[in-house]
Amino acid sequence: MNIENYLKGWKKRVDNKLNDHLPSEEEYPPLLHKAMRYTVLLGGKRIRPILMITTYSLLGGDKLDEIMSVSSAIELIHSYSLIHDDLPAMDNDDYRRGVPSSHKKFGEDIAILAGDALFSHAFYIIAHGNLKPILKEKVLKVLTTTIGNKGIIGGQTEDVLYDSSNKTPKLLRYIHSHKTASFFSAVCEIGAILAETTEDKILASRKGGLLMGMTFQIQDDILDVEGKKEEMGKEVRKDNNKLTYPLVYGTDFSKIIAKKYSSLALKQLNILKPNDKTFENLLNFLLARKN
Ligand code: GRG
Repeated sequence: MNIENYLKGWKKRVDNKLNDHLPSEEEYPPLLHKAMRYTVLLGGKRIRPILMITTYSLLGGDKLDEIMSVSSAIELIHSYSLIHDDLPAMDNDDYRRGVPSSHKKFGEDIAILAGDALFSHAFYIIAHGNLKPILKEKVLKVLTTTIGNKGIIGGQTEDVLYDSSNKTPKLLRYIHSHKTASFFSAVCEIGAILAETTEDKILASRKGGLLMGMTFQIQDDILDVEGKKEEMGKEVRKDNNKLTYPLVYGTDFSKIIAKKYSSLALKQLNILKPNDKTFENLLNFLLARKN
């Protein structure tokens, strides 16, 4: 399997659904809808929705029409987190996905509101989708736990509070596992829930997703040190004052740690469909990525 073609193919399907799910720019109030569409549709790898779909499909799920609304919701929540993460009060990034970040294009007021609107629209899409009520409830339980105070927002809080003077491995692990890896864990778990698989496979999806998310965020830290702005679509060397794996362990050892997390992730994810190579290829792609 060629993983780049696999990702390209799914990205196209995810993008089409996102386009359908987002309000059009003609709808009132137009500036809000323009700003919502701008960050979501101008770029992005769609890794999180694709991970959900991959987990679902490998576990035998075949009702793609029903679950694509959840994949859109996941990407809207992710896009919302990027808009807020880029704000001057947080990471203060001028570029995202190769274009000026939302607040640079629309101003802070509209960017904040566009993020807020994407967040609520994600739940609107799930609420109005045609999943069975029991699946809706299970998906919402995982999502709301993941994005809240005990998940992404908890991780982001420690990320903004502590800088590079706090070289504490435990704090670093907390930040990365919460602000980033918890979402990877949730999307894999949601894919497994939607496939209505066994409890042990749901657990393996959750654990594997978390370990994959750690791999992803450590690679992201490494790319801030070694990556190129043109490939990343955002400024690099922005993390100098932040608590990152290269800061605590050095860049070379961070690469070894990322590989270790990747092999631990694969051990879990192989439980889903032994002998299938999709997750192995995805993990290798994440380790080698340049953006
Ligand atoms: C509750 C979801 C939520 C957010 C509020 C702002 C905030 C709290 C959290 C920020 C979390 C964050 C942005 C973590 C960084 C994760 C990361 C490395 C993002 C880049 O992801 P990619 O590479 O980006 O998948 P693309 O553009 O490809 O989608």
